Amino acid sequence: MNENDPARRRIILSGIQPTGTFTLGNYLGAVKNWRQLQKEYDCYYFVADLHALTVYHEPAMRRKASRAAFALLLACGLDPEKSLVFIQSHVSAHAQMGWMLSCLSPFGDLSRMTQFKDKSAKHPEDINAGLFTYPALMAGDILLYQADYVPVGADQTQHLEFTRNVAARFNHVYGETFRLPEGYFPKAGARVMSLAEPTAKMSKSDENAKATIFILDDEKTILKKFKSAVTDSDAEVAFREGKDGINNLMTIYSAITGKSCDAITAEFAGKGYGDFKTAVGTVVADELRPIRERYAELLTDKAYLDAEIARGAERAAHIAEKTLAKAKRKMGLC
Ligand code: AQP
Repeated sequence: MNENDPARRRIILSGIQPTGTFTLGNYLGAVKNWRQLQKEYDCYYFVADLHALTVYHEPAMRRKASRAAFALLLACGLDPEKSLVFIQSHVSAHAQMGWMLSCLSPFGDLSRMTQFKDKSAKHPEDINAGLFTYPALMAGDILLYQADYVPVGADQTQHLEFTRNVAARFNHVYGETFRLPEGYFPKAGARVMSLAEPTAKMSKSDENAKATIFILDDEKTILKKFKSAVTDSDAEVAFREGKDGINNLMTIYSAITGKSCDAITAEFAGKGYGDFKTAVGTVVADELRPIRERYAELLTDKAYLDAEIARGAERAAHIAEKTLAKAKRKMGLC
């Protein structure tokens, strides 16, 4: 089929690191949208365990976390009959392509990546080469599947730019091989901030237990965390500069209910922050309950989960190997 034929189903690819239980931020900012995209696109979603290697984790925990992340993706509604869901390290083409592309990645470009700067500041005791070259691995993740689109948040445009540059460089030096991916900017996608420090993003690895809603938190825990969320002292539910805590709670409430900020302000006019926090906590708990229940079911069905992990890897390898073989031929490797 012609590359530009509108009937060709476009390919979307994205990944998530198994660095802990997914947060409400991962869910509202990424995975919930991934679920919607399954209707329209050929979707490839993966657990980015090779990327998670850049920070030390105990091996047994790492294995468990990758499996848990895979189960969580299914529990969040990714359907392995519709999408290709897999664990990155189970497809050896990723590591090979990552190395090949790192040889086309300028040192200067890698040094400018903000994630490298952030993570090396966060882990000064372990600034490893993987942390530095991860954009080449990420470029390989995307290019192996000839993705048309990559869903990107504001913090990830730099990665996409890097991928496009390295793909264009490869195509120029070795001949047309890779499709250049474009950013996919979801209509509904929320950037969720920490409940304890609402100017920082909500993160899986935040050490402050009150800062993060995990998607497996039960209702009581969720309500308690929202109750202690940092707000301000002017007691008005309105989206404005300087009201980071309330803005964050409104963003969350809006992402789940679909209500606009004006509608939310009207709904809570004359009510205190306590009522608003309870309302946000309740809609979040209602949204996450079926995910938690499905996840528990999946974990009890070991045979099904093992089979889906193996099937995902096999299907992904089939596609990735083809692109890898093409790139190797072009580079004169075989
Ligand atoms: N707070 C957030 N709001 C909206 N989207 C978010 N994402 C992460 N946090 C938020 C999106 O989730 C996807 C997967 O992220 P990731 O696991 O690859 O890495 P991350 O962005 O580094 O996530 P964390 O939770 O902050 O992990 P740690 O603590 O290990 O560094 C991405 O699409 C991301 O934008």
